[in-house]
Amino acid sequence: KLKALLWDLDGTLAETEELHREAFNRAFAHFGLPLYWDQETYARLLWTTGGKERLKRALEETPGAPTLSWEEIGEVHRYKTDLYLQLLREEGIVLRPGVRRLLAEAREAGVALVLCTTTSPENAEAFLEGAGLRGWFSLVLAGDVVPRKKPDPSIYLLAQERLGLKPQEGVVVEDSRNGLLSAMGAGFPVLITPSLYALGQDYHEATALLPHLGEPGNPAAVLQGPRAG
Ligand code: XBP
Ligand code: MG
Repeated sequence: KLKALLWDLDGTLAETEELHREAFNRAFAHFGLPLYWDQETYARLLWTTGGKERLKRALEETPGAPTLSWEEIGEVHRYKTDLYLQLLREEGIVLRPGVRRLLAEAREAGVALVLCTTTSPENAEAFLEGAGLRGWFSLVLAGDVVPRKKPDPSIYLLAQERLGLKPQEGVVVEDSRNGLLSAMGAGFPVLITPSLYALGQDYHEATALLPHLGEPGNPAAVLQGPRAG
């Protein structure tokens, strides 16, 4: 019996990565760091999940960039988080097609909703609040709650432990290969709806692959951009 629906946030509930990218770039400018992430660069860097981990990698591979301590990276990242929260408030939240309906149906059917995200806990809470989903999720696991982020399975294993959930009692909804690998590694069946930044990634191990969760044949749903609506 299905007991829980486990959701990723970034790219799955909503197309949030453009706001993250914008916040990162503004933070780099503020701290005078010689970094600017255009969409192509960001698509590549997204293979490293977690903002602090992503920034560390970018600094390491950029010639002439300063070497920052983990604490300094944390400081830049905190500033980025504040900017992201501000942008989230300004831009508003648009859930991806069909997301709200599936959440409501699961809730109605007594299926627990769980959030398993790599992003920081304050971002996750602000997102749920802003989307009118406060109190809908029985468990929110975010950011540094696990030492190793996706594609490592830790976060989904932690969800199983916290909920006393067997892998066959849950379904994970993800948008990227990193998410797929993480959920699969914990033994969950995985439904993939690729996000704009994760189109064309390899999803052959997924239990199901859908362009979106909206009505079948709704092309608008597929074409919706990060800031659409
Ligand atoms: C999302 C991430 C996050 C966000 C930025 O991946 O990797 O790092 O890009 O958020 P997933 P932070 O959707 O697989 O969870 O800067 O707060 O990390
Ligand atoms: Mg994601």
